Amino acid sequence: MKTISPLQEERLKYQPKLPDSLSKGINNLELETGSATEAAGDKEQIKELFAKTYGNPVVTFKTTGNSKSSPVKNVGVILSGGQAPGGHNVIAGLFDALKQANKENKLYGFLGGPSGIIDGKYVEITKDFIDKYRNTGGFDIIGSGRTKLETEEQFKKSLEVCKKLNISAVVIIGGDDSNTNAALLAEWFVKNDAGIQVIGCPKTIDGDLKNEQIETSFGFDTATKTYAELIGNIQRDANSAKKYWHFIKIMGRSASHVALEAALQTQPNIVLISEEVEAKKMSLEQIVNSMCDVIVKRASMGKNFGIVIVPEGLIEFIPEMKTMISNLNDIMHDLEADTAYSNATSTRERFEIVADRLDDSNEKVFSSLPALIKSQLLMDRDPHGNVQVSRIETEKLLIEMIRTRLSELKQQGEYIGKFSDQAHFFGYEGRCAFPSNFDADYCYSLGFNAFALINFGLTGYLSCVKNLVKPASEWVAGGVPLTMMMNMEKRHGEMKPVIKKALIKLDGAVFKELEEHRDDWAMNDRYLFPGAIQYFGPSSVCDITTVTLQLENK
Ligand code: FBP
Repeated sequence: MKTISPLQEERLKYQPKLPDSLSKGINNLELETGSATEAAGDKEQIKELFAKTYGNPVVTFKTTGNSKSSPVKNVGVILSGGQAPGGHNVIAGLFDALKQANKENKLYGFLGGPSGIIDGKYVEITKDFIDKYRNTGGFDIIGSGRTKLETEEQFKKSLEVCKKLNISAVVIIGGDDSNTNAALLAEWFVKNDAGIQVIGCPKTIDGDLKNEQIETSFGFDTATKTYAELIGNIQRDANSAKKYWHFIKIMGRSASHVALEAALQTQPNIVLISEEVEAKKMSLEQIVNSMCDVIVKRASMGKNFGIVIVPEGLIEFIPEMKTMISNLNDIMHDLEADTAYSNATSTRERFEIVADRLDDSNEKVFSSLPALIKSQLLMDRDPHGNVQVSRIETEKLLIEMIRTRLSELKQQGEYIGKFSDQAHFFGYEGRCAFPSNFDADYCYSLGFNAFALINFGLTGYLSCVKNLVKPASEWVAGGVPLTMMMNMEKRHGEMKPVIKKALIKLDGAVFKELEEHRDDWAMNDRYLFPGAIQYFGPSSVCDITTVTLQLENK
């Protein structure tokens, strides 16, 4: 019996590429320092909250001929939040750099996400251990979790655990929320003279942890390619059978980067973009009507089939829904403590209690929704207070409303087609795929670079590798202060410092590319079939980056 697949066997042998500036060795680096930085917003408040780590410069690494020796250092690593392809390679890069710097160095992996450092659950990562995970997808090497590291008590416990293991640096691999935690922990360690550095790594398939310094988060490349493969396959099926409208919800908690990228790789008939819906203040009814326009026109051409891409976070961007969900989030905390609500024996009873507590206009919106969606909106929030949009079946809500609207149009003699639907959700399928060559190289470089930042004594930085549309040898490695990406936002009803999420820019090149072509794609089937990610073969197929990265860095 085989214990690993043939592909995994081959991928274990892949040696990820490093930028030239890092490839000469971890002990042959020189640090170049830029000028002082400012927060992305609410500068004074962020400066006050991060008095010890605020304003540090952006740094880059350069190779030097002089080899230095590195003192012994133990490092801890945490995988935080949702899985993203390439996480294992970040740890592999970190491990290799750490051992290259000094063979006595040790790497500890905290188990199950941030809770591992609080509860002292860890494993020592050795060569034999890491070698089994090189170039594989998933976070199963040490597991992940969504515990929010933010209280004094958690920080104190983390310090105790680090002291016990003689750890002098912690690497947190996570998205915007997790790196906000990294910034808080870094500040606390400095304030308390703990002598422990904290470095973040930009992870999330959602692609919304990016800014002028961070070109993309890792995992976005592989996840979007995986979804594009699946969408392409469905397009072939739809175009063969010509009998279904496929509604495909695509993961991405808030921003629509994943849906947009997958659409640019596949050219479906309809793509909804949450940021556009919000900017145009489109109601749910308007969205449904605009989709029905396409369905009706295609039916008049004899095409009773098509592909619709729906971004996972759409519901929170529809103005009336956004207001209602925000009202719902505010009352959820009280509801959990309310015995009438927790003892309610039927969902109908719960809906009534909720409707009673909501403001009038929000009550109307809530009550107009199908029971399925109402129940999903009432599910537990994530530890950051967010609605778990991956559990809300927006694609089914749209289908139901479209069916109703089409039957009205049929009665009015304005629709002559037949509407048969299929609903899909592509999310978890893409988060643990074998990392593409791009993600394998990028992640390895991010991890290697994270240790370089540690070796130079930096803290409160995000590992940063830029110039990503160029071959890996030309990538530029360095670090960006976490405070530079922060502003104040409302969370759980309170203003908190957070890393600013990057939403789709409606005047940016990526959205404009969609805008230019979508009317054509709606009527004339211009489907593209990207096929599976290729790991071996011509570079024109194996090493291409996302359309988003290419257009944003033209
Ligand atoms: P991160 O931001 O932590 O990377 O997670 C993103 C994500 O994959 C979203 O796209 C999705 O909405 C969410 O995680 C799902 O969370 P969970 O894994 O807890 O179901």
